[in-house]
Amino acid sequence: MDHSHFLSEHGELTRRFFLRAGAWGLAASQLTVNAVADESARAAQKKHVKPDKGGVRPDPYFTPSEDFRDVSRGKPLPHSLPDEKKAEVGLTRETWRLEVISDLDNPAKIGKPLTEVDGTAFDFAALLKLGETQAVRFPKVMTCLNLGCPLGMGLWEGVPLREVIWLTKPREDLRRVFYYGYHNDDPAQMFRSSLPIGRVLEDPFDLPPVILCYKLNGEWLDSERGGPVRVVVPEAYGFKSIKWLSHVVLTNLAHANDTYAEQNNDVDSPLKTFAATITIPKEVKAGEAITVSGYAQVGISGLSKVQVSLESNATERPENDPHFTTAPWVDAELLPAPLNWTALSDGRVPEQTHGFDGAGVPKTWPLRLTNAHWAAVIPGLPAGEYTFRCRTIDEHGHAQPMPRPFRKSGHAAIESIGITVAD
Ligand SMILES: Nc1nc2c(c(=O)[nH]1)N[C@H]1C(S)=C(S)[C@@H](COP(=O)(O)O)O[C@H]1N2
Ligand SMILES: [Mo]
Repeated sequence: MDHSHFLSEHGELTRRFFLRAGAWGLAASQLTVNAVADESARAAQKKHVKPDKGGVRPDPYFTPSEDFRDVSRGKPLPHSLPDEKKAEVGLTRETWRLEVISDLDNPAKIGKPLTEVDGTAFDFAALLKLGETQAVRFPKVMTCLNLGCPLGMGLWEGVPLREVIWLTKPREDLRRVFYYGYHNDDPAQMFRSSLPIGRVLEDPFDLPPVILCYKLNGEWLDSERGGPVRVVVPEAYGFKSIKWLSHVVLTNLAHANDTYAEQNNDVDSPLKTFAATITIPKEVKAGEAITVSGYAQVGISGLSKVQVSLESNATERPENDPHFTTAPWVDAELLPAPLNWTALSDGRVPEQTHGFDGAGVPKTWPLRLTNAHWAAVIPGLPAGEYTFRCRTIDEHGHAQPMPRPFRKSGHAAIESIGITVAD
């Protein structure tokens, strides 16, 4: 498997930028992959490693399914079960069954539960049938609230979850949806998540719907990624996107019961906007311009700018400025969309993909809920030790890590990297 696409795409985009900026010669001589990114790129050669926070995925814009990182739980991991066992427990397209039932403890009034015993459980053929008229596709970075580095970026395809909920003919007392997947029939292993019913029935702003996902990058969702069917919640961190989905429970309970709530996580937090560095020289000569580049995650609040600053370590940082608002920030350049969407069949974004026009061209750039590339040329400086930082400004003018700086709501810390300007 070729792991070099993301970096080579990044390299091509930044090369064009530095050429235009008249700094290509410099960039070529300075090109040093950020230590964090570099480690992460090397680590990605081995499978199933925990990504370093703030690192970068060495993938193309869309990550091939087999190159995603897997942070799911389970002993054994559901995707590692032998094929016969998978067939037996409903983890194949032929045997998958989804039960959609009312919560016994806090019942929602529904007309027609979909259950195994009644022979009314929802199956894969019925899902595809709905998909003929209701299928939606959208790009989204899958990322864990507790890590910084993305697990992979996908073009996710499926049927809105609400279509299946409507089949149960809900009437009233329905306030939340719980859902969980197959975890070895062991209640202690259950990994569950939940959403307010309103988010499932209606899509706020211009977000895509919450889906029952069965395809990733145009291929059947594989077992490691949660196939045959997982939930994908466009604006949420990974823990809302339950894999190996087996049960949807309609409840009148008013609050979340997510497994992730147990570890002090902010379970209602949508994706944040932040920037990370990919290339930066460790050392440059005095007076020589400095070329840097990286990627930015575009969260729910959008992305208007990436900014960089290089500050002498001799500078006394003012008190009461934990978010470096007084650093000498200058704008970096957001780089354009890729020309070729490798990892998708024939390198094209299919028609009717959220955020793209009929020709497969993004309607706006960068796209919300995905990662974009950036680069900058910083004018030369006198000799000394410096700290490089990068941050984002969202569409409302908030500089990272605001407006939601809390770690358990997702990574948004401002990255700091030391750099030497030599005599
Ligand atoms: N059934 C199930 N779904 C799950 C998990 C799990 O352990 N079991 N882990 C969640 C978490 S914490 C994350 S970050 C994402 C990771 O998705 P990925 O494996 O496709 O990268 O899956 C989520 N869905
Ligand atoms: Mo996660």
